[in-house]
Amino acid sequence: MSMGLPSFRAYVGLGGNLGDVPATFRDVLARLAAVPSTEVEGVSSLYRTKPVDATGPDFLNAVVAVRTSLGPLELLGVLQSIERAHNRERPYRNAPRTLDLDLLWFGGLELNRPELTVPHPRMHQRAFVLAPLAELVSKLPPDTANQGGNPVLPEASAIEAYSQTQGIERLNELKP
Ligand code: PH2
Ligand code: MG
Ligand code: MG
Repeated sequence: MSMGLPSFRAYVGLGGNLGDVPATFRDVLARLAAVPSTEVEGVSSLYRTKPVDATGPDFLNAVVAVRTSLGPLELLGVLQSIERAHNRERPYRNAPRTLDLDLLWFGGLELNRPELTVPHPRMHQRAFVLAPLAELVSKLPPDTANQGGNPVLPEASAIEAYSQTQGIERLNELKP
């Protein structure tokens, strides 16, 4: 990471329900680690989750934290290129997918643009995001590098309750 440029912590949600999803997620980690001015700061466990507003097999979900000097739209472009490398297709809304990468949080920045809204507008309703995100936020040192602070999440007991009703199961660690 080039020193001197401001950097931000971003949280990225990973999801997939087609193909060898753990292998796909490991490849995502390797590709993110290779992005200029970007480091992987941490990864949640892997979670098996029931589809929400979606059909097809159960999903696997996880969350990754990166520190980056890229801008939010540049990082979004990187995420979209990684989705394309995994042959992400969009035949209809919430169709089964090899890989979905969602920018959940970018250094506390609030952005509302046609191409990107951060923080992610639906993350607080979705246990498949909240459970891995809360795990990872609690594992990492607080982000003091910028004004934006850390995502404010529901209490652990509330996330646990959502996880029960939404059928979220923590699996193993996602090792690169
Ligand atoms: N993603 C969606 C819609 N529904 N359900 C689960 N369990 N996991 C997801 O990642 C997911 C979903 C839209 O991107
Ligand atoms: Mg998504
Ligand atoms: Mg998406």
